[in-house]
Amino acid sequence: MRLSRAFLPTLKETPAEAQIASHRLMLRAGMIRQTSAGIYAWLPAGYRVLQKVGQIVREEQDRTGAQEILMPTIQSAELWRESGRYDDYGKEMLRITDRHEREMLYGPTNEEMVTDIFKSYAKSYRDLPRNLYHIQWKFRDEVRPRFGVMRGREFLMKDGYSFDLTKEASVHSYRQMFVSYLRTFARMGLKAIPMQADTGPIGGKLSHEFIILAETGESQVYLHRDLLAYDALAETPDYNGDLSPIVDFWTSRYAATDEMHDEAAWNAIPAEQQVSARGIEVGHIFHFGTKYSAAMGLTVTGPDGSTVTPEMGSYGIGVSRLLGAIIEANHDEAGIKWPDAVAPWAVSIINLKPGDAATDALSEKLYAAMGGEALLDDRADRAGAKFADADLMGLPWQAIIGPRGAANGIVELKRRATGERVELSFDDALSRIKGN
Ligand code: 5CA
Repeated sequence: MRLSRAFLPTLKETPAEAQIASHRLMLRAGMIRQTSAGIYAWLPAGYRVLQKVGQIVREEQDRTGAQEILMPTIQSAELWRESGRYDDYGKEMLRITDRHEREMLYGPTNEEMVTDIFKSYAKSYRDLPRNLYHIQWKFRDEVRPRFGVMRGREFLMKDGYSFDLTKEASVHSYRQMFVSYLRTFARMGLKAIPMQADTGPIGGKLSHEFIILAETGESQVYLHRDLLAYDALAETPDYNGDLSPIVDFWTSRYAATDEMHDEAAWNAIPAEQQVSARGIEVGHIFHFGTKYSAAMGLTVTGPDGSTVTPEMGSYGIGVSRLLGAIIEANHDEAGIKWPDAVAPWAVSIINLKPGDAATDALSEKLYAAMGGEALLDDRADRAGAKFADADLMGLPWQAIIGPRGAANGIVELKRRATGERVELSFDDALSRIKGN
């Protein structure tokens, strides 16, 4: 994308309404625009990151054998009466009446709908196990939407649902998601810690929240220091094999949110191993057994001919919230520091002297070689303003090209995360950017 033609409305001043860094930076970097309280339009830079985050989520879900579908945002109230949640859900649910006076709602989650869809097709034990997920907009009429995309009213969620024949098989499905979430967040450069959680309106007994540590997080959390040292990408798990070694590592060490905190267990940990911090919930998984299948009449025929009510779980990731969380974990005074895997573009090419033939030629050559993964600052602006915008946008690399270097085919590369600078030939610069 050429900055001279891009729709990248960056702001010089700090928006007054934004209380935390990620919200300020998303507005200043021209990623989002609020259209109503807690509802945002995604502008090109923001939308590119949203898609990259969604794609990582998708790849890691698919790796487990889960299958992607897409269910509607608008649901019928009837389905929610079947499960008994229509009245329970209260004011957070946006209720709509259509022209035929039929009661509808904008989905805050999809347990009922997916159970109803699955029920129409699943007849026998051979139709299990299955895990279906989608990445779809949700609406929850939060009392206090705040912190930008972190607590919105309309937000993008990955929600997945598992169906199994037995309790034991459904615990395996839960573990598959547990392990895949560790990898999903690690690929985004985040260290997400699973913590035993309250199940709230989704229900069930077994539940973990995945929390990343950040000063501006909404939850107070307590954990064992060992958990911070774990590298989720060090091994590739066999999702059909025994996942208990990984799950046991996490569940055998203390990690809890305020709501589940146990002072006695906490005090048993040596003080130097205790970490108490603030955290952001980026994912939440639930095992709730037959709560929805039983309420909605989902049954299959078992291997012995008996009627079996499948065991279920549901698995959420806050896809749009993740953008805020990633920025909270990766920024400085000057702007965002995108991890490579989710950056809207890989490199800001800063042409220091548009109009100078050698500078233009080298800038254009790099721009073409990056095939859509570069932002080319071809504006006739002061160098200082260009550097400030590049730091604000926070692409992992800045390729600074001026007349002196360009005359010798030299590109100055700056790594945004560390500030490290190096002068390289064109080819070396290109391979550094492409391979990190
Ligand atoms: N049905 C279950 C799992 S699919 C469910 O809805 N779980 S949830 O309520 O915990 O939401 C899943 C994830 O969505 C949360 O972990 C959080 O990351 C994200 N989320 C929830 N509410 C909001 C919100 N108001 N704004 C942005 N993200 C949200």
